[in-house]
Amino acid sequence: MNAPAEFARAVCPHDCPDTCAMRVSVENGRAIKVSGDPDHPPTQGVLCTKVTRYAERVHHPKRLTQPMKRVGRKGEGRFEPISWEEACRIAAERLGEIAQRAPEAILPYSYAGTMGLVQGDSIAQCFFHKLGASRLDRAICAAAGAAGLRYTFGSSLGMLTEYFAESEVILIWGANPIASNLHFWTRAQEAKRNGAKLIAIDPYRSLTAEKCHQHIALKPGTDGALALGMMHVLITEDRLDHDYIAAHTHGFDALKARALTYTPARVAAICGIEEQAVVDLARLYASTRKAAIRMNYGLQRVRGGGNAVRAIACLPALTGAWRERAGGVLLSSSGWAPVDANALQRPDLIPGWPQHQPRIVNMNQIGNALTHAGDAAFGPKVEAIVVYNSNPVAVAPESAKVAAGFAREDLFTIVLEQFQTDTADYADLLLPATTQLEHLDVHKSYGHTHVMANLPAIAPVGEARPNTEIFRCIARAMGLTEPALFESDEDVAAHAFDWNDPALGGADWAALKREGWLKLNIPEAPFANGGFRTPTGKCEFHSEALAKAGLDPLPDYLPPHESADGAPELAARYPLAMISPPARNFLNSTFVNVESLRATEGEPHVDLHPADAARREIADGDEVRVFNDRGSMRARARVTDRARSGLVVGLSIWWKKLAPDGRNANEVTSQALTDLGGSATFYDCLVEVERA
Ligand SMILES: Nc1nc2c(c(=O)[nH]1)N[C@H]1C(S)=C(S)[C@@H](COP(=O)(O)OP(=O)(O)OC[C@H]3O[C@@H](n4cnc5c(=O)[nH]c(N)nc54)[C@H](O)[C@@H]3O)O[C@H]1N2
Ligand SMILES: Nc1nc2c(c(=O)[nH]1)N[C@H]1C(S)=C(S)[C@@H](COP(=O)(O)OP(=O)(O)OC[C@H]3O[C@@H](n4cnc5c(=O)[nH]c(N)nc54)[C@H](O)[C@@H]3O)O[C@H]1N2
Ligand code: SF4
Ligand SMILES: [Mo]
Repeated sequence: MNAPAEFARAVCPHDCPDTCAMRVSVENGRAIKVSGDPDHPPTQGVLCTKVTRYAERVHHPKRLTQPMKRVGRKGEGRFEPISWEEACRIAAERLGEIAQRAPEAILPYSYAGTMGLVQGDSIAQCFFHKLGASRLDRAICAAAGAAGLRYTFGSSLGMLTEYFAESEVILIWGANPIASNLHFWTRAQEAKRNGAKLIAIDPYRSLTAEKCHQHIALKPGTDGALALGMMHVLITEDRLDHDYIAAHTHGFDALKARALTYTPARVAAICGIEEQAVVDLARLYASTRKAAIRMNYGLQRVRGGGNAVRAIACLPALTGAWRERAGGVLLSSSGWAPVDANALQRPDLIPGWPQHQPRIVNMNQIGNALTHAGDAAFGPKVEAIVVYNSNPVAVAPESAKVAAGFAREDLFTIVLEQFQTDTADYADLLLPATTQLEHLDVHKSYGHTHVMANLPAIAPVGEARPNTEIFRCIARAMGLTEPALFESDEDVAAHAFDWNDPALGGADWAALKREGWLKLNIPEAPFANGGFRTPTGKCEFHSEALAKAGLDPLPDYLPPHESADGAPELAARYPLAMISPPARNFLNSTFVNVESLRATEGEPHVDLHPADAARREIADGDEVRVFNDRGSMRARARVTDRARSGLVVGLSIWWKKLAPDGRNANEVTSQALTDLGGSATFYDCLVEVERA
């Protein structure tokens, strides 16, 4: 007899701006269906295709359900089951021994497998802080853009996503919302039906770009120049909101001098577009009252990414677009939520804090870090790495170095995972983690302005445990007694936010749990009357903080590390610029192992412009080799003018072991960092392509 179906409330945990509210149907202890909550305004009852398959992933036959220890060679992926007690004992012995001798030789490595504040950042951070382990700069995705916003607005703040539906022109800039921000696309379509003009700014004719009225296909990494060229037109044609500039901005004269060096002709040459396109874009933008910009992180994965975001973020203050709730710019809304990071992560637990500050390892250079022998500048060689919520062997740049690091026999590796990923294959201890349907969590969003509670819908599958519980278990086995390490998930969730912040309107954890979500109190047009969170309280065209850090206080265009301008000798050998943005049916490397979704993506492919293909005698459907000095990968060529000339596009991120040649796009990407924020430069990557 089937038990009656019931709904449980959950939150999509994935690294996606939409942070959907989900309803989970449970039968006999199994999740049978996950659907979008019709009552949650941002979700509007709709989930993306990937996550409607979430139950398939939760109950997948290959879920990890038992703790295991390695029996084969490193990377071979052969394990035998052990008990939790033994697993925690082994972990405690090894980590304890290293922590006593050289705590910084321990490195935690995590990212956004779950965006939950409890399973993401809490007990684990407290644990590594207590040990005095190396700290991780979690800069693989958004750090350049976040820095660009911080130096301009004071935090990751922007337009409220619902009001894009009322905008009259929307620039979709370095973003592919049909794949990666679906619920924003719904708003943009509403605007389109009301007569709005949509313009995509993207080197690639993405699924989104092909549905916009206009597509400006600039060269990758040149967005900063385009924004400065728009400013040139706004200034020389006096299309400025002088009152807004006087009242709510800082450093206009300096910005003006900088922008006047970016004539449309110069910008057109840098971006590889028509001069008239720069002028027309600026005129349309300035002459529309409700002019909105949806940036996304695609444009900041290049050397000048931080400056590009900063330059674009200045535009609505120049024209006064912020006066309208349907005007302004949105990259991330995450700064609106009053997260209490100190309560969650407890940096004060670091021995000797704040005089002693353990080293910080940038996660984008994990390949270098794991292959470094250690010296005075670097500090001790990394002896142990603990990976959770991430799959670095597939997603981190310059993969050959990453894999070489993980293959070290003398590296002790713990991986907390739901599946046996490319990274899990290298584990000494592989520990089964619960999914979002099995644990408690609390969420903010970087695409909307609700905070949300996720309650467990089903019991853990097999012996899987929440990340928090796994770290509590290791801490207990080490004999640690710090109370912060043993707080329950409920207690952690309850202090995830600063509940006294007016944005939360007097609510508390109990209310959030009961209601499922709360909309933050934020003005509809957040900067109509200024109120930026910078030191001057203004939109900072000129940043004293940047000047103090020895950096350019004004936004500028910086050519990509790897481009004809940035590295002519390299460009002569590797003339094609490769980008590897998200495939619609994967979420980073998550879901690649869900058969139905992988089948939809087919196999790894690269898109190549017909002229570039012809020059290399490559025909549509040929197997090709993409390579540079760092490595190579194979893929099926698609000859198409979706890619502008000079561009190669390989939608990502494939599990290496599920690709025919055991490799993916990160064989060729580089560990170089961005101008601001120390972000990754995945789309700043020169390659050559040849028929395989
Ligand atoms: N389906 C799906 N959704 C996802 C993800 C996924 O993997 N799959 N990943 C999630 C994550 S972690 C993130 S960070 C977001 C990322 O989502 P987005 O921020 O939208 O970023 P990308 O897809 O990296 O890039 C978006 C577009 O930017 C273009 N682009 C690349 N280089 C440049 C450039 O130099 N200038 C400009 N103007 N455009 C450029 C790409 O061609 C792409 O079409 O999506 C999230 N959502
Ligand atoms: N070439 C190329 N590389 C890229 C990008 C690109 O566009 N091109 N995009 C970059 C970007 S934007 C990002 S954000 C990164 C993303 O890189 P990652 O954050 O590593 O994302 P995923 O590949 O989705 O891996 C997350 C893993 O966490 C696991 N997981 C999920 N929930 C839990 C949990 O509760 N507990 C534990 N222990 N594990 C869990 C999932 O099973 C999954 O294997 O990749 C970057 N790499
Ligand atoms: S991945 Fe994004 S669009 Fe899909 S269900 Fe999750 S939050 Fe919603
Ligand atoms: Mo990301």
